[in-house]
Amino acid sequence: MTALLTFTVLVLVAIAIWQMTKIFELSQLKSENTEIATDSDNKYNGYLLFGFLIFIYGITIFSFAKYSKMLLPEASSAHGGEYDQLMWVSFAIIFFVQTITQALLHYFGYKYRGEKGKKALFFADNDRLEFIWTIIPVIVLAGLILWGLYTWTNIMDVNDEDDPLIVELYAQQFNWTARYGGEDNVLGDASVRLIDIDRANVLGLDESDPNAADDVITKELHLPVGRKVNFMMRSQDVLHSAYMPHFRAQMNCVPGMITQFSFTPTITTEEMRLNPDVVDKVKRTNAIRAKRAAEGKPNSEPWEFDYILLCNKICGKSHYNMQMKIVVETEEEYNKWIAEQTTFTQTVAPVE
Ligand SMILES: [Cu+2]
Repeated sequence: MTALLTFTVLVLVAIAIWQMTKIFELSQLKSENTEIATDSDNKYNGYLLFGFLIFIYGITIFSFAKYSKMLLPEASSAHGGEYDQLMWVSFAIIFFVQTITQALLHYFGYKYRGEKGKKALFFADNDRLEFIWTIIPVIVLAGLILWGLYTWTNIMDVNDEDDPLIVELYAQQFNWTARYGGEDNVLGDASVRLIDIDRANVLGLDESDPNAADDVITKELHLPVGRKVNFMMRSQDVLHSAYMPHFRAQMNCVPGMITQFSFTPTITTEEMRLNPDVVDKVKRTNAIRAKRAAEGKPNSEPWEFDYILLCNKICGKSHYNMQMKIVVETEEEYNKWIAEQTTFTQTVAPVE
């Protein structure tokens, strides 16, 4: 109701302003028809174009200077470098072309502004010119698209070569669960229809499938460095998206089907904590947190860098907080950790 009232008031105010402007216009004595631009109007607009050009260049430089530090650190997966390279080359081309075309556009707008008695020189058509401005974008775009397709097919080639670790990422409003294949590295069958909360079968594992018995269900994702990981994603309720920014990995989790993504982590959490970009980010974040602590505000404990799995689909009201910690460690550390975890058979309650 308040919203409707506010809206009505705003509409009425707008109508009142419009009417007053009309009255003001009508009360002015006109010596000439102001609908037609004069030479001074055109000149004024020409200079405004230059002003706007300086503004867009300025804001670009400002954004680079101020926000470059927000970019992700070096990629922590084997395919990540290739992905970043594609992105940076695309950025560079767009940046180069836009810098030049904006300058030309605004300069010509000024140079050929309207002037009394000046008549535009124009070509009805020019085959050579049209050929040039068609062929250049065709070559550049085709190159980028082909390179992109090639990179994409490479990244999306999920196969069982090189003995990958098989991990399920299970999404639900609003948390993640990981499941490892256990000793046999094979995930047991599962279905949301088999979920039995009372018996702690939270992922709906099929107890009649022998592969399910040794599956390990965890709330933290541990990955051994240098070993390929094949992720199988499931969702219990709505569309989610498993996003692991540091590994340049993202895949939708769709109810009713299993989606896949595969990558090889290349940098352990410990090593990444020493990366200069990460050290800087931690320092900046902790400076903000120290300030919050001094003011007695929450979320003020010192922060330590960790890899993270985020949900990247707006899946409901706690979407923002749907995340899971990822730990990349040496194979020995990983083996030690996984050995400490309990298997499905150990955690599921017996049938009464
Ligand atoms: Cu989600």
